[in-house]
Amino acid sequence: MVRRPALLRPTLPKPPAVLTTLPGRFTSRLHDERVASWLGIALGVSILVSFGTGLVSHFMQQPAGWMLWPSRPVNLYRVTQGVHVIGGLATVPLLLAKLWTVYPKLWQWPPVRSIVHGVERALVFVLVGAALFQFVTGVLNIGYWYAFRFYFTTAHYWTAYILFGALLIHVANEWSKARRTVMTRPQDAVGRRGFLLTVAAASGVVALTTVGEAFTPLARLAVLAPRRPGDGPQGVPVNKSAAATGVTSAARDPGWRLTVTGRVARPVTLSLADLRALPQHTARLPISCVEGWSVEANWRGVRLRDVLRMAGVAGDARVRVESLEPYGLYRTSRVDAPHWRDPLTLLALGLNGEPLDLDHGYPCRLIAPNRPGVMQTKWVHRLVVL
Ligand SMILES: Nc1nc2c(c(=O)[nH]1)N[C@H]1C(S)=C(S)[C@@H](COP(=O)(O)O)O[C@H]1N2
Ligand SMILES: [Mo]
Repeated sequence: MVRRPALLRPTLPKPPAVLTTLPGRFTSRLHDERVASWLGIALGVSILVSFGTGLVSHFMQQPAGWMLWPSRPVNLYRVTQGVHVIGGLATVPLLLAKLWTVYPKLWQWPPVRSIVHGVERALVFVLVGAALFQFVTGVLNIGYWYAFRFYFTTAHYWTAYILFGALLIHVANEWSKARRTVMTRPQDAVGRRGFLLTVAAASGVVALTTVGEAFTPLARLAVLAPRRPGDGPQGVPVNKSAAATGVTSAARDPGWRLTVTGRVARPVTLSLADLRALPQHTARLPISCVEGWSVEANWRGVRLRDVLRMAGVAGDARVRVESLEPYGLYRTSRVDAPHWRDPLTLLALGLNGEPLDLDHGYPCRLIAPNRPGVMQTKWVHRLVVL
């Protein structure tokens, strides 16, 4: 063996022994560009869908001042949020498979070959970190496990932009390589097809066992869903009960009154008997929770617009609906003109043929089309015209 002069030896430090032996341990040939490319394409599409539907849902729940959402189609929010949550869950197997496929790259040596390569690698860490953060917080949130200290909505919302940005850069970097890979015929058969089909099947199973939380005909399959149609009083699930919010005695008080105040021509005060004496209407509308579950129900009560017109409210007014609930993020909600003028928007007194259950908002709750569940305020006692 010829010994090379010291000067010509590579100047790089020798990698730690564990790294030189590791690549030999990644024996599966599925750690492979083709598998990574196909999984990457599927992930890219599903993350974009999650991002788009998430933005729609976010701005329906927290509209900027200038935003006016339409009240139709009735099920728009139900669909966007259902796709967001159920699609997001079905994406988890894709993400795990992709990470498994590419993780040998974590041990590449040298770790950084150039500045550009270093920046690219750092961005991959941002991408993976943001994706994991979104999936973990999303799953914990719909599982009612508030293990994190930060406010979920804000963190999930801002991280979405980081994820989206990192994804765009990653796609730009990998585009031509992935394109070349999936366009050429594979030379060898290493079981890629079987692996990808297994991952797709895992996604499908996750989707099938949760979609029933929003799509009632499949409710019986929804074994993974935290809420199912049919659970709960009057066949509708309950997130926050009257006892949990401390409204029980105020809601049962015969002295309860609904008042309309603020910028009104004449203030209005109505007892429950007064409300029952007004024209009653029926609407079949869903409760569509941000957590992905949704249930259609038959609501009966007074049109919100009838009550607001009794008070002489201007046609473009903005209304705040207030609950008896003393504290809590969801004790009030904003109702803009497209929603309060919609004949389907009710101050509901009844649900599925019975008087409203205490846990569904007795004596009176808001129910409106195309609106997040958190804004369907329960135990209403005041309408403030802004
Ligand atoms: N006052 C009040 N109204 C509320 C809530 C609440 O916590 N307080 N929760 C909301 C949420 S998150 C949902 S999904 C719906 C659920 O309505 P339900 O319990 O009748 O199914 O009520 C909404 N109305
Ligand atoms: Mo909700």
